[in-house]
Amino acid sequence: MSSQVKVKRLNSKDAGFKETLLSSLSLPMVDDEAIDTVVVKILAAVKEQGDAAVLDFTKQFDRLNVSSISELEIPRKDLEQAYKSLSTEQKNALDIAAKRVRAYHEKQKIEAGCHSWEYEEADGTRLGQKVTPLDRVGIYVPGGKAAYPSSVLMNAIPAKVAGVAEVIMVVPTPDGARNPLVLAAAYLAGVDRVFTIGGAQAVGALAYGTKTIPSVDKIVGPGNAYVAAAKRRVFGAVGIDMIAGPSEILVLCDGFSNPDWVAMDLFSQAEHDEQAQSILLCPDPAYIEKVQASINKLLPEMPRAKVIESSLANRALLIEVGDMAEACEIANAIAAEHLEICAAEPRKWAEKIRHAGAIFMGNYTSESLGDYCAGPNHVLPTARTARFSSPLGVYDFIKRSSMIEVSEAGAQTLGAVASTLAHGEGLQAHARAAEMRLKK
Ligand code: HSO
Ligand code: ZN
Repeated sequence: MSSQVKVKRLNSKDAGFKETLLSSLSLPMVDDEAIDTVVVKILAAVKEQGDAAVLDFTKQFDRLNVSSISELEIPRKDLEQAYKSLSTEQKNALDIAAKRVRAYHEKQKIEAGCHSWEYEEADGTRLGQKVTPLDRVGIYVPGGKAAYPSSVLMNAIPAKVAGVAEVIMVVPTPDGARNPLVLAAAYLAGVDRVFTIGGAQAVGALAYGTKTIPSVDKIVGPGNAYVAAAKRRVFGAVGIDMIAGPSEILVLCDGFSNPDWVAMDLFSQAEHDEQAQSILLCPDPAYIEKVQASINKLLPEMPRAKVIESSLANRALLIEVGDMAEACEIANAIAAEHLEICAAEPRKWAEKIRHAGAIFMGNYTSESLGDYCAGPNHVLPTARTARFSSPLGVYDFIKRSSMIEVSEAGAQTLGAVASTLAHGEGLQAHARAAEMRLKK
């Protein structure tokens, strides 16, 4: 039996549309107390016993039986070897992707406030902000079905562009199976050290440090439920990026695009996993039927048809809207990770969009180009967090220090102000520190 799926249909004119839509966007809360309990134990063991605990868990979960962590480190020359062993076609593709991602993030570093600045007031007081990169960053790379070399580039390159001195990657290799494309990507991105460890134990090792694995200042990168729970738990001791949910694509279409292209774009995120979400917004019901027909036609051809079918059946929506302006309003309420505008005048509609992780404009901009090689980051806010957060970027690997240098003249005016406010708060030492610098 070949795969078929009838995607759920909604109409923005339906009674209770907004409520139905919003409830279809949220995933049921999974009770992960059991996972959390395991993670707490693993983190405590790594914190107390360091390398020995990491070795134990790696033996238990990944069946790697080695006597020291250094045996789990892949030297840079082996990363280079992995790169050299690729086909010319793969090497070229990775090279181009890495180059374009680097160029985009170098531009971002200049444009996005990632540099120091200062200004001087009339009395000579100088104020500013000093920007410094993080010293050391850990990148988690999943080992199983979601082992994406493209994600290695997307996480490591902005860190290196920001000026992070040391990037440490962890990647589980169950039964010792190493992914040459992942290692080649680490080589190209300039990752400094790679350890073949994973799970909560790898997150613990990066957060607390062990004798062999240095502690980092921030941990980025996606992982399974155990990794996500561990990242949540170590947050505070180190920074973390975000807890990414399943991938999402929202296509906003005026009804004049090739329906096969739109169907395949919906598949492209559906094939990530059964919980990924693909949504189409379109004012033309006849066109929506065409997309449904394309889905039925193309699905049986897909090697990952089973995953796509479940994802579409679980979470996809084909929504008929009044017009494109209304589609934009609904898109803002959805705040999707990826928003594709397949329309004759994509920029006109893009202007109305306020909430989306990434906006792909025009019929030639398939979301998949953004996943691999357009240049912008593919680590994006999911689960409506695009309302308040941004793609991973250079700015995630820098921090700012405030810079203050008050002149003698400035100390007279500011001293009087600070003294009054400090007395108001009952803080005498604050007041006197300011007053002592006032000229008699
Ligand atoms: N679409 C995924 C990233 C990815 N796609 C990696 C292919 N490989 C989340 O934005
Ligand atoms: Zn993708």
